[in-house]
Order: sequence, then structure tokens, then C-alpha cells
Amino acid sequence: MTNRRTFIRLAGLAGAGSLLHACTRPPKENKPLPLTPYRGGLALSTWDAGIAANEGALEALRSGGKAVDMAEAGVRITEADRTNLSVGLSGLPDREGFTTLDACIMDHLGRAGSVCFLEGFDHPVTVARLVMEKTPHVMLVGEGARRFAISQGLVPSEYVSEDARKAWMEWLVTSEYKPMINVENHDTIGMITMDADGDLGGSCTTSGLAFKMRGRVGDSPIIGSGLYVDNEVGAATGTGLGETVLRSCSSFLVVELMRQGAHPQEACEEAIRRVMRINRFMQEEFQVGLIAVNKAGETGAFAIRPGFTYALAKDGKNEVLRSESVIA
Ligand code: SD4
Repeated sequence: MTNRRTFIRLAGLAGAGSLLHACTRPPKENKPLPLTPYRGGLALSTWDAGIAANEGALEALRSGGKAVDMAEAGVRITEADRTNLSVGLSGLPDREGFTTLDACIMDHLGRAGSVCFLEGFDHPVTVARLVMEKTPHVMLVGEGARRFAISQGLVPSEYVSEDARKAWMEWLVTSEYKPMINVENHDTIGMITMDADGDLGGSCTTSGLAFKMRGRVGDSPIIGSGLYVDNEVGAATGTGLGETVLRSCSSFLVVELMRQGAHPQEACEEAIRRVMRINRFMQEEFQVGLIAVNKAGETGAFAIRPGFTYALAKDGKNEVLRSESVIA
């Protein structure tokens, strides 16, 4: 029998390469992972706004872009949409009237970049990508993220959304904090992409919960919660009440379930049930929706409640689909 000490000793003798192999090799009982990557190119994203974002991703694919280029280009369209109250600078503000942005991105090499609590930039996903590519770090927040963005030549924006401001003024009348998120009031975009090499990428970007406490960060920019990409297995992202997703590391869980042989649909269903179990102490109703893609280009989606939609661009179609949910 190999106990931990013998394992470490043997691994040490065998050298770092073998140790890496030993640590990443799936346990014997796992079903084999899908071997043939899908090379047709696809984009899968949360909510109805995903249609336009998917188009942006496909455009990047047609220009020869990798999955990470698709993931950035796609959600930049949503970030630039001034009618969107959940993404970019038109997003609803925090309780003090400031719109603060969270975003992250991952590529097929397993690299990740993230920004949180960023103010005054049109494209937090691009800042996240610069963090990934130009720094030794994964995550920058607030003032540091802002200064880094400026150092990279990005120009801060003065844009203030009149609609968001009006909504905040109305909210101030009662100052009631209701964290319920669903189709009526939220559309954070999480996106998974596959390129012509069958490589995976992903991104997630949001202004977070409307009227959140100042400084609050949700799941969306957190690698493993709001997004996870493992190019050997698949990728997952989601939307919903970030605190509940943070407690369950949902995107990482979906990918791990797929690694063990689950279809993306089964993986999303199990992860949603896990979110519900872990957060069963909560009195408030909440929504979480997850989407996933495996290496073979198979997709899945599932939510706690009805109302969660997602957009799939694959095989020449780009359509909004309605997710199934635990609660009918
Ligand atoms: C958050 N998960 O900040 C985000 C909100 C969201 O659609 O997904 N809205 O908690």
C-alpha cells in the first residue's frame, strides 16, 4: 500500500515531471474523457444578451482568433451595451451610487486574469486579460486595478448611466435590499468559447448585485466560482446570487464532475443541487444558473428556478434556449 510518505518519497525519486503526471492522472474508476475535441467553433453564454455576444465571439473566430479572443470579444459587446443594467458602466450602482465592475477571463493554457471593484472603465474583461497576460498575478482590485489599466494605455470613462442613476434614486426611497436575481432584473454575462483547434476559453463580466454594499464582490470574477476552464475537460460559468455560488465553487465543481465522466448537463444539475444544499440555511429565495461545455462540444445548462435563459452558437445556429430548473 502506498501511504502519503511513501508517495512523496517515490514522487521525489521519480522527478517533478512524473509527480505532475501522478497528481493530474484521473483516478482509475473515472470514465475516459471524450477524446475527440469539437473543432467547429462554438460560443455559449448566459441570458438573452448572449446572442449578440456570441455573434462577437464568432466574428473573432472568423478572424482566426483563439477561444480566449472569442471570449473577450464576445462579452465586450455586452459591456458596451448601454441598455444593459447588469454589465459594464451602465450597470446598476452600489448603495452609495457608484457602479463597480467585476470580470475575469481564462484561456486554454490554464491562465487566468481577474479584476474586482473596478470603477470607470468600459471593458473590465480587457483589463482582466491584461492582468493575465502582463502581470505575474491573477487578480487586481479597486484602485490598483484602475492604475494598472491606465498604465496599459486604457482610458478611464466618465460615463454615468442616466437610467442606472434614476433606478438608484428610486431605490433610495425604500433602501430595501432584495438579493433575488432572475430574468426580470439581471443579466450578467458568462461565456464559454471553443475555437477551430478545439481549445476552450471563457469570460465573465458584471456590475454585480444592484445596490450591493460598497466593496462587495460576487462570484463573477472569482476563478472557480464564476468561471472555470480546463482545456483537457471542459468549462463552466454561471449567473445568479454570487454569495451562494462563492460558497459552492460551482464552476470548478462542474468541471470536476465532467472530469469524472459526467455529461455537461448532468454536471450542471448536480452542481445546482449542491448550491441548494450548501445554501439551505438561507431564508431568502435565490436564483443560480450554470452553463457548461465539454471538450467534445456537448453543452449543458441548469438553474434553481425558471426564467434562466442562455444562448448557444453552434453548427451555424445562434439561439436563445430556456434552461430547465429544479423548481418548476
Ligand atoms: C453577482 N453573480 O455579482 C453576479 C450577479 C449576476 O446576473 O449573475 N447577475 O453576484
